[in-house]
Amino acid sequence: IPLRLQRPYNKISPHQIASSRRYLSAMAATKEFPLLCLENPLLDIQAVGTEDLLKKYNLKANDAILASPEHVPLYDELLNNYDAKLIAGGAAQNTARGASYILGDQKVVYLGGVGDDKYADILRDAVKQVGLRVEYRVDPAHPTGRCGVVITGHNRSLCTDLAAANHYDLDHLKSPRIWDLVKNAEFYYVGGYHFTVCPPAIQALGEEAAANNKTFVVNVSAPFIAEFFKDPLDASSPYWDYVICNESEAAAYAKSHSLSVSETDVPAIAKALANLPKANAKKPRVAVITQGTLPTVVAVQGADDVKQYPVHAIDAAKINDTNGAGDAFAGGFVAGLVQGKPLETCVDMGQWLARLSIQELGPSYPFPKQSY
Ligand code: 26A
Repeated sequence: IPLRLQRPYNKISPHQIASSRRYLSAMAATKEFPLLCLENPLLDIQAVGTEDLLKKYNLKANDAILASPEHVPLYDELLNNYDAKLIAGGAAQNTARGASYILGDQKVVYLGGVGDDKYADILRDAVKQVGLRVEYRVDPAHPTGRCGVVITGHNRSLCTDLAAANHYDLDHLKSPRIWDLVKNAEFYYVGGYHFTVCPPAIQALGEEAAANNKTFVVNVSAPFIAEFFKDPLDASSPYWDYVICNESEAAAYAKSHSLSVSETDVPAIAKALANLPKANAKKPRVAVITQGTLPTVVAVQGADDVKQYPVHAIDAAKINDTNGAGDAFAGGFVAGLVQGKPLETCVDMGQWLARLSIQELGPSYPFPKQSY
């Protein structure tokens, strides 16, 4: 290791930090399964909907929620009346597929809970295509989770029935075969939706990362996580080496944490996230906030300046739908981390993969494969 990182970080040149990170990552990138991801595997039931359909089920045009009993008929209605397509989903599984799309076979492993059914088989087929290894906890008593996706224009409304995904547990993570994969990995990526399922598993990965100077990445994933799952989210925050969210999740975080900055001041929120207390003081935290077509905002713990990286806009006519755009961004970003790329390249890789994904149906990536 070329250098020991010590506080205060701003006394160390960004070049020194970057070269140290690149060294560690180059080591990681050459071995199998350096990246391990955890969250909720879901099958997306996606269709173009109408304002009336949103109204009927009390859905906002651009939102992500957990289904309540009133939403149960939505899935059949999408399938029967709206020509819905079945597409592999689950936010962090989309990210894991995206990272695997870039990194290639045997580099990414994904954990989560599914049922013993044909929906799980659809997921297994989709991950095979990009060389992603999945280690599902198969629950014979519950079906694979579903996410109803209602597309209206460039908005997407997500309504999730977690089912088997809700039964993921620490026993699975700590079982010898899976824990070997955890010990082997150098990077962990946790989708924020998992805070509704198994916070102890998230803590276990965070602790493992901090104790061994590995890299722990958390995506906030949805405004309701920052709002209603604040306690488990905050319990994990000391472990965050990277925190990724979008502007509405940032606003929800600022509000629920009573930050003394405006909910629309994205650079100030990024700075606040980056400077939360941190367990592993060997490397500064990085906060990354995406804002659709507006620039991606990046703050580094201890640094005064907050950087902004404009996105390369594509022709609106080329957009298929934005379901999974944020997941794809995270996939490109973490693939860059694993490859030891500089921060600005990781951001560019995230933006590149998001751009590819929004041109596909749902959270998918183009084939034949394109290279960054
Ligand atoms: C617990 N919840 C609500 C969820 C999700 C989810 N993934 C995991 N847990 N709600 C929606 N998604 C996924 O988000 C992707 C788009 O970002 C959908 O399956 C969709 O593929």
